[in-house]
Amino acid sequence: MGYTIAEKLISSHLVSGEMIKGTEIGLKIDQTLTQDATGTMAYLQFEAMGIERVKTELSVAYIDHNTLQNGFENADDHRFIQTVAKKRGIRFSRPGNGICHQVHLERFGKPGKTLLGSDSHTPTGGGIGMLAMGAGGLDVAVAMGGGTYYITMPEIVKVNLTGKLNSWVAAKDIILKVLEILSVKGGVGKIIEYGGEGVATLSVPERATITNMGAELGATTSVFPSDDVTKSFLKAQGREEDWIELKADDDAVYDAVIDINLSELVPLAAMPHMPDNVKSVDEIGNIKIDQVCIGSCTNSSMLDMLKVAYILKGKKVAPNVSLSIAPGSKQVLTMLAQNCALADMIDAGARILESACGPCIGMGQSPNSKGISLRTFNRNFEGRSGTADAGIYLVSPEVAAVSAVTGVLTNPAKALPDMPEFKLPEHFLINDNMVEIPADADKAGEVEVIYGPNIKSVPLGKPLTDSIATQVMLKVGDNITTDHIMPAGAKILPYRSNVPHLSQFCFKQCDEDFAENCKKMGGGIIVGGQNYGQGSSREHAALVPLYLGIKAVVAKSFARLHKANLINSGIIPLTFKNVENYDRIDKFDKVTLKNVKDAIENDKDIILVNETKGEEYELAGGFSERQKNMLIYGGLLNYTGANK
Ligand code: MIC
Ligand code: SF4
Repeated sequence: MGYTIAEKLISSHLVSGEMIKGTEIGLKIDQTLTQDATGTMAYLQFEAMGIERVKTELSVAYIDHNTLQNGFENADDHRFIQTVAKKRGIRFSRPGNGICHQVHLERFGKPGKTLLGSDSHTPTGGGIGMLAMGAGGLDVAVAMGGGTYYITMPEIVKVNLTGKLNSWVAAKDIILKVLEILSVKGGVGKIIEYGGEGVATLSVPERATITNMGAELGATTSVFPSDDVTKSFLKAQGREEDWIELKADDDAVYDAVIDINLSELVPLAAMPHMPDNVKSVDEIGNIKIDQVCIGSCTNSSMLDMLKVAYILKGKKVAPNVSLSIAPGSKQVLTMLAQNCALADMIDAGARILESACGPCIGMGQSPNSKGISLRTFNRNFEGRSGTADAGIYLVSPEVAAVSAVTGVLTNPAKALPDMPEFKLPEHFLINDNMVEIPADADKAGEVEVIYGPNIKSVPLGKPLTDSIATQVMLKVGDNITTDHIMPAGAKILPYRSNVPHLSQFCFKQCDEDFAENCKKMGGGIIVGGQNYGQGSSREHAALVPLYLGIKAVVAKSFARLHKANLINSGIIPLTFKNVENYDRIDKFDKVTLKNVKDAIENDKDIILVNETKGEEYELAGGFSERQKNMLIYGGLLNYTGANK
């Protein structure tokens, strides 16, 4: 039996386990990336491990999230990351160089390699045939130290693309279609592999838009073949030697196949407040809009920007609209400046932002009250924009730019003649002067790591006790995101290295008093619905509840990344064996996890006694030996410390 692309990538990096679906496998990691909002914590953890130099083929530290420096905190964190990078053998991509995923694709990603990033959109690298996965900062720190990365062997789903996109229909519409089909939890435990004759019609940036937003499916990752299109892209980036061919064997077997005929797609939009709440632009109609934001790691490539500039040329942004554009990298921005496309954008009234995440993570450009904002981004979770009652629609750059001019949500296919075909440049402008090379190993001792006053220590879990008698501190519904658990945005992000300060914002959107109650009552457990913890890789969504005394989360199901982060920090993720028991348990119920240590150690059923209701519920853990150890020792750091 032949292999899928995913299986080829996994088998060539397999260091433990077997490729049996649902079992734990360990992978060798070739490259890592971090960004600054998760990076400070990741490097604090790396420093705590006492490893002199990274052991990967390549590790890059990007600064792209916390670039709004409205206080000393972010700049201090940048300095900390810069000095650690220099000392430990990590390349440092300076602020202004661009968004991690965009820059990594342009300058560092290699087909056939594994990439682990402390950001959930790391699967962008799947656009050039990498096995690229998001993880918590601690997992990335371990990988930098040469440690194995563990996942559950996923199912492999093929998305079979046929036909060709019509004018004004974009890669964004393909991934929105997949989201409509699979939903935000449809990718959990799966790798989404793209194939079929339609693949050859898509450029690398288009493929990367699709793999990037595979994160919103909850998928382990997404991957495209590495073919002639990939080769031309790498050649244009001056990196032809990095290319290898990668394709599925003819007799590869998939767990499921989804067929999408590109010729039948129309412009789509994800409506507030979930990326899978998809309708066609025509169905939604010409709603009046207040804001348009173009950029983010999903849609900020040269190709996207050239199309946007073409649409804006000679036009004016509608009076009711604020349009912001953030080209994804210094390479894109410089090339736009050189070929005058930037002038077309500015002339039309666009507000040009630096090459960074910006509005995507609520770092500025929050919409007006009840504002309707069209964004080319990947997440439209409630409140993420910084305006609690704003309505965010996720659309392609084409729909965004045309609508910015008309002032209403517009289907360009109806409003304008066909768009000319845009080709990627044969040669990108190559200038890596904003990537700092680390000190040589023999000079590393001279580099001093600089810690700012906002950098506080990492909270540590406690070894597991025999039973846990406590209470329910919070009960939430389905699809709770990490933005609910640990919000981001301009006011909060600067404190990513200060867990005590962050803790006051934990779950604020769901329960104003959660943090206060935890402090008063000493913490407890959280009860959640389906897909608990979807979204970001931020381990703060585990570390902050840990700091507040949360010992376990009992949910109907979990998102992959968050579950791993909970275990890494020593919080026990448990699922209801009978999901109807979710309805029987309430906030502030007194509960006991009876003999939980013995149950976890010996794979017994875990019993939650609801003392308030006089009932018992069976829970499932399903932990691997490695995960059991982490829970028993109180997290990965304690476990590695104890076993040094
Ligand atoms: C996001 O898009 O939510 C982020 C900010 O990039 C996060 C990482 C973080 O919280 O720092 C992600 O997607 O992992
Ligand atoms: Fe940055 Fe937004 Fe991409 Fe996250 S999703 S990495 S915040 S651009």
